[in-house]
Amino acid sequence: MKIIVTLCLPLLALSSFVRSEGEVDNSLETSCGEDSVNCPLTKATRWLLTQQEADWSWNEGTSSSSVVLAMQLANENWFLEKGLKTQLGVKQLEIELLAELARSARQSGCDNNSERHPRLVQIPVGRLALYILALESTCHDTTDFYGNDLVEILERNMKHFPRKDFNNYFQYSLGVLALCQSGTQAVKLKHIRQLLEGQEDDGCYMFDGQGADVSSLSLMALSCAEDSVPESYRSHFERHFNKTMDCILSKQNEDGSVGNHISTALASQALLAANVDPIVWKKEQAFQHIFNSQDEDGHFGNLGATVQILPILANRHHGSVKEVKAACLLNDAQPTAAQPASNQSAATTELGPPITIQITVENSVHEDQETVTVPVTGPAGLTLFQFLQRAMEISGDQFWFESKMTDFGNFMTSINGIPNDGVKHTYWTILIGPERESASTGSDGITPEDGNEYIFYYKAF
Ligand code: B12
Ligand SMILES: *[C@@H]1O[C@H](CO)[C@@H](O)[C@H](O)[C@H]1NC(C)=O
Ligand SMILES: *[C@@H]1O[C@H](CO)[C@@H](O)[C@H](O)[C@H]1NC(C)=O
Ligand SMILES: *[C@@H]1O[C@H](CO)[C@@H](O)[C@H](O)[C@H]1NC(C)=O
Repeated sequence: MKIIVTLCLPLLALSSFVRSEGEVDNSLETSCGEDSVNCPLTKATRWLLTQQEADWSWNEGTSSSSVVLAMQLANENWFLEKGLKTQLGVKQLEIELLAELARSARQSGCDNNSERHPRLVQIPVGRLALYILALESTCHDTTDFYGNDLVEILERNMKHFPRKDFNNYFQYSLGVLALCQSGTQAVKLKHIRQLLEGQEDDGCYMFDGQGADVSSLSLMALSCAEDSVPESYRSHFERHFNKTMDCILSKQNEDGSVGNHISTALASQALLAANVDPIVWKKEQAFQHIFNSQDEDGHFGNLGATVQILPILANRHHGSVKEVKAACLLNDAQPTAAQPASNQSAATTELGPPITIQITVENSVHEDQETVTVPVTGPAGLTLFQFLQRAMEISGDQFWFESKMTDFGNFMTSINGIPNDGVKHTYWTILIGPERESASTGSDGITPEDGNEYIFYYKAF
């Protein structure tokens, strides 16, 4: 009898703990209770770990910050457990940022002091904000990052908006989220004002499209900054806050989705951050929609999608860094828990027989620009991006392009000599087939079939 009692007590304690946790947020299987191996959160984090490269970075060093941030939001113990690969990944993140700081300093030169601090102005605000959020979530002091006050740099870089590489409110919101969760955690009124100014009549933002990605980031930023709003400005703030919230809710469909799975995840994060009643925003259905979009391997289509969706799987959002940071104080966590083996599961898709596709370049902004179509042949299984590279090799002067690496893969920045223009808001977009359907992913995410047609369409937003 005695033995049974002592055996059962800890078990009882544990199970009642789990149950009461579940009652608090009743969030389907996101807490990874019983079936932790197969729960969406575990599968997604596992997949992200397999993506770490030989130099410990992610995506050629483009995505280390967004991965580290997402991993910490998913589970703050990831860093605190001091696994070797984790530590190396975070070290690599530090190195990348130091390299960017050094590059900026070199580019702006050290002698010509036209501005008071000419250096560092080169790091785009969105990227710098992600670095700050990733560093804060991993217990760094971002006001003294190897002697650099990143928060001050961010403040300064946010002054000129909009400008090249800092021209949308998604990036602006990331900036506010970073200011709000680092340094003194105070957000200046002018930044809050600027965010509210970006609202359109319906409370939505430019580039929201069918989803509400920009509005969602804005609502997260506003929720985070709420405490910094002065009393005199409160009612104005609240009115606009409610409008953006209404924009997001108005875009929600019967099945709980808000645009695609990425948009649904960001909308959910925003509504969670704004403390909207889960019943009102159909939380369960929205989550189900997100779960259904998960691949067997744990990802959500690509790296960018996976890092943006991950926080909500842990019932967190981009304003939860504050909360994650609290764990830094308990820095005596157990050393080195074994991590799941990362496998460079090289996406060696088998190549098939040759296929031919059409690539059309169409410019709706400059009327004089003639539409050109080039056929390209290559083995089935190549991505559209790889076909584009072939097309450029074969037809040098008929088709050429430039691109840059991002969380979502390669982003087309210029085609046939016409660059995206972030000031005039004219950009290259991708349309598919005779129906001219807008592509839902970039050219890395598309695997063409024989006879397919892709239209690179330059248009004004
Ligand atoms: C703003 C925006 C755009 C703007 C970018 C210009 C600008 N002024 O900022 C425009 C309108 C040009 C655009 C275009 C496209 N976009 Co877009 N875009 C966004 C948005 C809302 C914010 C991106 C951002 O600023 N991030 C913040 C900063 C820190 O990151 P960044 O690295 O500086 O961001 C750059 C890249 O993200 C890049 N970018 C933007 N969109 C896309 C899409 C792809 C596939 C790639 C590789 C890169 C890329 O432009 C950003 C600004 O320079 C995101 C929403 C989201 N949830 O991320 C969608 C988003 C990234 N876009 C998306 C898509 C599908 C596209 C298009 C393919 C649409 C199309 N059919 O043509 C094209 C890309 C075509 C190409 N040229 O290769 C999807 C990607 C989904 C996926 N599974 O891969 C997203 C996630 C929206 C969504 N919820 O589905 N986009
Ligand atoms: C400062 O020097 C850099 C690199 O030499 C140059 O590109 C930039 O235009 C200079 N700025 C001014 C204001 O002279
Ligand atoms: C904003 O919405 C909240 C909750 O829905 C409501 O209590 C508040 O009065 C609204 N504020 C304004 C200014 O409309
Ligand atoms: C990891 O890769 C090795 C060989 O590179 C392979 O034998 C092993 O099965 C892989 N493990 C997983 C979990 O994929």
